[in-house]
Amino acid sequence: MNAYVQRVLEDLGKRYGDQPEFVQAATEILTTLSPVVDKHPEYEKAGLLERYVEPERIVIFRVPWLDDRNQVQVNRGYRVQFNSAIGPYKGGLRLHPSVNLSIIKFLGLEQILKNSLTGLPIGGGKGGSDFDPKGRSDAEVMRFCQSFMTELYRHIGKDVDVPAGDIGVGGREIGYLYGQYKRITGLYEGVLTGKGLSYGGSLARKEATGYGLCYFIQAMMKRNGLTPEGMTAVISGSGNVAIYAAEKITSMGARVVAMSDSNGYVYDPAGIRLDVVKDIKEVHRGRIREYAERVQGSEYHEGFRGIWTIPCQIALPCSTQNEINEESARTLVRNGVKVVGEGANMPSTLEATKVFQDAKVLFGPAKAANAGGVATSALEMSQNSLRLAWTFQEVDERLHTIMTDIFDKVAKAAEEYAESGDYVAGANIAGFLKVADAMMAQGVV
Ligand code: NDP
Ligand code: 2IT
Repeated sequence: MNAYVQRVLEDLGKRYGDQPEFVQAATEILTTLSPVVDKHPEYEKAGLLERYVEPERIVIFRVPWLDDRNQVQVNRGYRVQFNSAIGPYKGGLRLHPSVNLSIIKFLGLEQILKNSLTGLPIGGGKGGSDFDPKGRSDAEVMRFCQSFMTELYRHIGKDVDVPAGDIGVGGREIGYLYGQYKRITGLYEGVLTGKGLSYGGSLARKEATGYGLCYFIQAMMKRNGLTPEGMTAVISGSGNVAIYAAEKITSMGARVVAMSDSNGYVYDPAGIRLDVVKDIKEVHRGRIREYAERVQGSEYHEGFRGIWTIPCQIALPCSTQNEINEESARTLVRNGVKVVGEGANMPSTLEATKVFQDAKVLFGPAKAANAGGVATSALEMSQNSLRLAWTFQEVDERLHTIMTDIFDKVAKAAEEYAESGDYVAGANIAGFLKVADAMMAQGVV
């Protein structure tokens, strides 16, 4: 490993031992950047890596709100404005009880390179709160979102920082956040993406992460002489990314046989009926176990990790970080997996990734494979600036082109700097080079 990379990583490990997800993401990225740093000794003189791993700004704030029994609840809000070298900060908001600074920082660090890979002018940021929307009424979610925005509004803006959805944040939450931003500032501007179609949202944004994931793996498979046609797929999660990944991979001829939520998974050998999943999840905000009660021939199993014991050729982890550990990866490989496409952010542990790479599984890393969501968010920003709305087909075609371009960039960087087919290194390197170039040009800031 390059000595400068090693020094920065050791220092990070010492300073942020209490931020394991952040150190994990930084380790994966910096390790693969070694050959780039070898070629660019000027990076060390400019302190480039030390600046890259340190957020430009972190805002942490109190989010007080009243629940339906008029009890005061207090959550913690975060916005990490990580890197604005190539554009305004851009990245989602996550609402989940597990949210802490380590998780928001790992997501922000990934987002910098992901956003760079899209080829669009967006910097990296991420935010969220440890608020748990599960079991909360619409009114409670609204009061939480209004309180969250009452602090956040002063830090964001259409040319400053543009948040969006992530786990626990979909159309409902974006609507409440947008309403409060507009009320406080008086500005009708594209300060959030993932908006509803009636107030500035883009067609195909809802579908974009899942569809984009499938466009990416389709390009990766094509390069390696494969197609999804006739293959069996397993998709973890049953949220926004999972549902639209399932829809697209099915239209490409694969059969999805299992999906999950945080409690467990359903297995349906006849092929998951997506109309049922959408009704349970999008209409009723229910649990995936209800699928087995409604569809004959399907089974429900407690525990979300068990989904990786179902044999498949295509595995699409679309729920959360570190959902595939080394043991799950070994099971998948033993059962003949050929393609892994990461819809979630950092769903594979470092050990699991190594298992896939050693077994020569085609591995599409998150920051490349799931970049379709944020890319389409950037298209939403463009439409807002133009005061125009493109058709579904127009946005979907742009998304398709962006995802195949990302694959080409990633494959080329892998060949040039690492090993052909090492798309993990390829994604990190291709994403980093643009950010590094902009940071070098802008001086020590
Ligand atoms: P949703 O909230 O719509 O869905 C999340 C899904 O993952 C649900 O099925 C949820 O189950 C499950 N899940 C969440 N947390 C855990 C956990 N700790 N353990 C097990 N299962 C869990 O979120 P999205 O679909 O938007 O996001 C899914 C992943 O994709 C995340 O990693 C996100 O960062 C990433 N991503 C999202 C993008 C987007 O545009 N939305 C873009 C790029 C990446 P349950 O309902 O039980 O909580
Ligand atoms: O992880 C991600 O890329 C997202 N949650 C989407 C971010 C965005 O700004 O659309």
